This record gives sequence, structure tokens and C-alpha cells, in this order.
Amino acid sequence: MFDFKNWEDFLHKLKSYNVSDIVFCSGGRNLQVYEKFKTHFEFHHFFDERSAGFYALGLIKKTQKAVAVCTTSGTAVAEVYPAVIEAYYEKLPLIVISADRPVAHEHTGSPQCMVQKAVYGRYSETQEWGEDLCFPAHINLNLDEYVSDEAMKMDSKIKTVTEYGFRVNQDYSYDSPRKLEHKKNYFMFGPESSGILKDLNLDSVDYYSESLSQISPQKSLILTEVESQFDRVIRVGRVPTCRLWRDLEKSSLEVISFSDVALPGLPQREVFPLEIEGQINSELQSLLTLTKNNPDNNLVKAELSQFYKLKESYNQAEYSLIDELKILIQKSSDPSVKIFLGNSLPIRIWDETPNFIEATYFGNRGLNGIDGLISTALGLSDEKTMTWVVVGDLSAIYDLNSPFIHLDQIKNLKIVIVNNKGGQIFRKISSHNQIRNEHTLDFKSWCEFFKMDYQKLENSYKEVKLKPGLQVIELKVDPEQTQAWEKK
Ligand SMILES: Cc1ncc(C[n+]2csc(CCOP(=O)(O)OP(=O)(O)O)c2C)c(N)n1
Repeated sequence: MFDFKNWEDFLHKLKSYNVSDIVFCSGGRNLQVYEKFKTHFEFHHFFDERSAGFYALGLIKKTQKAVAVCTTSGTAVAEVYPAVIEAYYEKLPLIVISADRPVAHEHTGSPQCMVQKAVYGRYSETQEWGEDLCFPAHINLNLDEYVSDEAMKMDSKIKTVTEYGFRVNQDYSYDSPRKLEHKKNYFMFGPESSGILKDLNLDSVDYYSESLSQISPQKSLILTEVESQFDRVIRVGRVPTCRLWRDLEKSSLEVISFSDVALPGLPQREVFPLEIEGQINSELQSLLTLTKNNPDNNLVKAELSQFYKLKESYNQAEYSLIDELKILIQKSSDPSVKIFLGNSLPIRIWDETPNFIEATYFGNRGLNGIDGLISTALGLSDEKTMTWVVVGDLSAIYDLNSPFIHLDQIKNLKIVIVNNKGGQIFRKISSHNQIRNEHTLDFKSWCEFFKMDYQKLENSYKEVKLKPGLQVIELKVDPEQTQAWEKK
């Protein structure tokens, strides 16, 4: 019987199926599996789950033993599907161990949260803890964010949404809109593309606007600590990308959302419609008008001056090179420019650096996977307007075959690869190089293969020459400098 009680028990069960290899595709959520099991199994590190799944099939064929693939939550789980189908028809003992967010996040629209149970349909039933494994097997672990050993909890029971007081039905349908009391509000503008927010007057409110909100970020201020200064966070648009939103998961601060999607993005919080009959929700409008926070614009100015000081000292830090890129885009573009921001650090660092570019911003923020980013940008681009896509190096490698679709079409696309030598977003949570899939590769020969123009931007003093058509610009980031910047 597969009876999960704790990590030790889980370890013994895997051992009882003679598992000795785990193909590990890192993410924030599944890091704990590595930490708990690293001395007990042979780990093979990979970042592309589709390849990892097939690599595991090869190991099974070689060793004649069950092999596990371990993924983080969200898109990553789905990426193993092709290998699961192959394993099903070949009757191979493949085990997918997927990390999942805690059950309270299900159906809330929290980042990286989808229904992972039964994700492989008829090809692999998600195992209950008490069952014998049935191959190909899917073991789904509901895990808290990895902080420390003590903070680790596991919960294998799937609860239904209604148990979490998720009030979509009453509030979202607006049969009887609730009057919201006025408090000291901090506004966070997440992705929103309908254009309804364009003319908002934000002079008297403290706010943070992400690029994908299409709101001018000129007076936007990202705060790391809102609890001590505000009574409430009002999110407008879809779930924001920034870390602050994730930190609200652990806060008791009141958070309400106005969005076109009926998902609160955090457990046990309320969501209201952003738009009612083509008009911005009057409740939001009045919250904006009546909030008089006297925002301290000096804070914004002080942040800017600190930024440029740091840029002088660390010209190969990711912040400096993204700032240079913005200058390049600003110099070269017309107002119709489209900018597609890739997931992981690129979109975050873009939003944390001064931004004065008027553009239409795009991103794939549904389930935040790092797959298909360049392909999406290729589909988005056209001959007439200039489109820029900014992606991390692992995301670019994930989508290396994407330019094939371009071969018989001319697109005006600039592919910017922020090469910080691996998945540096994990630098803060793990000291292991393998977790970051660190490498020393560059993208020159990839460009030669597809006959794409290639330029490198190595520091904030180097020039890049722009040409019409498809062009690849590699930003050579020094991750040590980024880290030194962050410590200041
Ligand atoms: C399909 C998929 N697999 C795994 C993840 C987990 N993940 C989140 S960020 C990241 C690393 C991204 O690295 P890179 O593209 O180089 O960006 P960086 O953070 O270094 O800027 C990974 C593997 C994911 N988001 N999507």
C-alpha cells in the first residue's frame, strides 16, 4: 500500500518500487523534494520537462527499473504529457512527481496554480496516498512554499473551493453590489489589456503599476512592506507578477480585487468585476477618487537616483542591462511598438527598473510557464510594427526551434535574450548550481543556424546596431553583479 505519512515514508515507498533515479526539473515549489531526497537518489538535472520525461523513458529502457521525473507546479506538469502517453502504451514504469501549491490555492487563480489532479486523463490516474502505484504513475504533492524544514507541510487532501469562502457568485454577478468602506489604500495594477484603465486619475493615490497593466508607470512605486503603511491593498486587473503579491499570501492585510476574471489570486479574498456594462466599476472609481494619500513623489525620485548610482557601479548587473535595453528601444521605436515580456526574471526586472517607454505590453501570464515565449512573440509580430520580446536564457533554450516558423515569413521582431547563465530566479532560494541549471552557453551559433542577425550587449557602454527584420540581441549579464546590486 502506498501510505504517505511523511517524507521518510514517501522515500521508503519510492525505494520499495526500486527507484534509484530522479530526473529533476527545478522550480520554486519542488525544491523541497530535492532537498529531502538529494542523498538518497541519483539526480539528473534538466529544465525542459518534455525532454526530461523522454530522458526518463530512456533510463527505464536501459536500467529496466522505475524512474521518476519531478516537476514544479503549473505548466511544468503538463509538459511531461507526451512521455506519459508513450509510457502508457509501452507499459513503462514512469513516475511523475509533481509539486503543487497548497490546496487552499486551488481555483483562486494564484500564480502557478491549476488543477493538477487527473491532469494526464486516462493515461495516468493521480495516485491516492493509500494505493499501490499503477504505471505510469502520477504523484501530486501539495506543498507549502519552501522556507525551512519546520515550515514544510504536506497535505494530500483535495478540498473544494466552497470550503474557502470564495465569494465569486454573489460578488461577481453584482446582483447586490456591496459598498466598500474607505480606508488607506495601496493600489496594485496587474495585467489588463482592454484599455479601460487608460484615463484613470491616479494623482492622489499610492500605486504600483506593472507594464502589462498599460498604465504609465511614472509615479508607480513598488513597496516591499505595505502592511505597516496601509489598511488595504486593492488589486486592479489580473494577478500581478511582483513578489509583493506572493508575500500577501502570508499577510492578514485586507486585499480586494477588481478584475475581468472571477479569481481572487489569493485564498479567501474577494473579487469584484472591473467593468460593468462597458464602464469601470463605480465602486473602484469612488475608491480611487476618495483615497487621498498624498503620495510622496520624493520617494519615487529618491528611488531613481539610487538606481542610477548603482548602475554606475554595476554596469553588467541585470538591472543595468535592462535599463540600457529600454534606452535602445526608446531611441529606435515609434509609439506603436509592441513589447512582449518573458516570464521569470525578465518581466520582474523590467518592472523594477525605471520605465518611460510608451508601448503596448504583452506577456503570457496565465500559468506563467517558461515554454513557448519566443513562439508567442513570433505569432504576435508583424511586418509593419516593431515587436520586442525579452526572455531569459533557459526560456530561450526551451523554445530554440521557434524561428523555424519564421523561415518563409518576414517579421519585424527583436529577440532579446537576457543571458544570466541559468535560472537565476532561484538564486535566492537555493545555493545549488544544478537547481539553477547553470551553464556557459551563448546564442551565437543558434543564430547562425537559423541565419538570424546576432549582436551582444555586454555592458552599459556598448552599442547595439539595429537592423530591420528578425534580430537577436543577447544581454550578457553578470549574475554576481546583480546579486551585489540587490544587497545594497
Ligand atoms: C514549463 C516550466 N517549467 C518550469 C518552470 C519553473 N521555472 C520558473 S522560472 C525558471 C527559470 C527560468 O530561467 P530563465 O528563463 O533563464 O530566466 P531567469 O530567471 O534566469 O531570468 C523555471 C525553470 C516554469 N515556470 N515553466
